[in-house]
Amino acid sequence: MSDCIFCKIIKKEIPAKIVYEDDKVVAFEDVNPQAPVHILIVPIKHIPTILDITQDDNALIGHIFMVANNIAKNKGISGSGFRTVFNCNKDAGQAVYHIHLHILGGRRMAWPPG
Ligand code: DGP
Repeated sequence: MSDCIFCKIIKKEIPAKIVYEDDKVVAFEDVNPQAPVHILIVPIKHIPTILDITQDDNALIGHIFMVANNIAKNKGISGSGFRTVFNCNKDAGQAVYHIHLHILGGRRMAWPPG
């Protein structure tokens, strides 16, 4: 989508600190990190919210979690622990309407989340 900031990052029209990419996803550092490690995994396919995921996306969503698994190991946060989050719509604070999995780690997390 032409006015989507994450589509622009995927197309390299605006810069981001990319840590991983393949033919299905791009992962980059969050511009406003909430933890020492804060990475977003974004599918190349523009899907506005997780409510827009369909059966056709099953493999893609599984792939996103495999990439999260590998990034957590590569960033050294797999043993200490980390959090994965998909925010959906207003009450969850979704700000960018192109789904993205947050990977947060490198500090102790509170529960319940704020
Ligand atoms: P969410 O609230 O789940 O929609 O999170 C959106 C995240 O995206 C937020 O943590 C900040 C991040 N973000 C927004 N714009 C940019 C950008 O232009 N570059 C990068 N790297 N991150 C961005």
